Amino acid sequence: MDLTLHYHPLSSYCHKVLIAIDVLGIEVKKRLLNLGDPEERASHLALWPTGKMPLLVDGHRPVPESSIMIEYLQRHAKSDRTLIPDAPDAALEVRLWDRLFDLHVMTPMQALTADLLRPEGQHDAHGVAKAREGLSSTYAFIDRHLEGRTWVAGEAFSMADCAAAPALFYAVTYVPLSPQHVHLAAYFERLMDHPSVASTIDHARPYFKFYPGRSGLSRRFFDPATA
Ligand SMILES: N[C@@H](CCC(=O)N[C@@H](CS)C(=O)NCC(=O)O)C(=O)O
Repeated sequence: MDLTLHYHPLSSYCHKVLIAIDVLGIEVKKRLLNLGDPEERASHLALWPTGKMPLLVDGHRPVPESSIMIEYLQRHAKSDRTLIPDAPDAALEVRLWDRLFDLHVMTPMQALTADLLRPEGQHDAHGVAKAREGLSSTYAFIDRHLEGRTWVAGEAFSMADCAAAPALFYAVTYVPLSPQHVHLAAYFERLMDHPSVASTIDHARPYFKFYPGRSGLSRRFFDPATA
């Protein structure tokens, strides 16, 4: 395999795949993408027409979509670690929670980032309120699910936790966890302490000053000495 991950250190979906790569211990070259550069954007669009990142390329074969990339790596790269269990029902549970984090935490979180990037006078107050409400009700739902659990799907750290870590990391900068969500708050800390999550955040640290929602980001993520 000749794997290259096209990524940006601030991108939440890139974090999801970087965490998975680290857990699986797979050798992957990394290519930092600057989609603000028209030439880079054009060549990225030629590789994958949605223009989204991350994009995994195996030789000349583009492997898009973060969850598909993780499944691809799980199937084709040699690793003694697993992020998607073999047992069909357990695998479905992992895929379900992966979807829930992507659709119900990543999506509203991205909408809130996108709103910060809109020009003055073109903000979407309705969309922002909806995204914030969506995050609050999803937090409550996940909190209930997490009671008595260490990881979100099954006994082991899985693809669903790879999705959860960056989704929650950025979402709480907009809608902080409320004190009654004790299970979610404890899970958040377990995720942040996981070595593959911690090292992914560590690599992103120099870029956090460019994150549009940085005013909500805890000091400890800028400077670990304040933790
Ligand atoms: N469903 C995609 C979502 C990827 C995505 O939304 N990536 C964002 C960065 S986190 C992106 O490419 N944004 C740049 C753009 O939309 O131009 C996946 O799972 O990989």
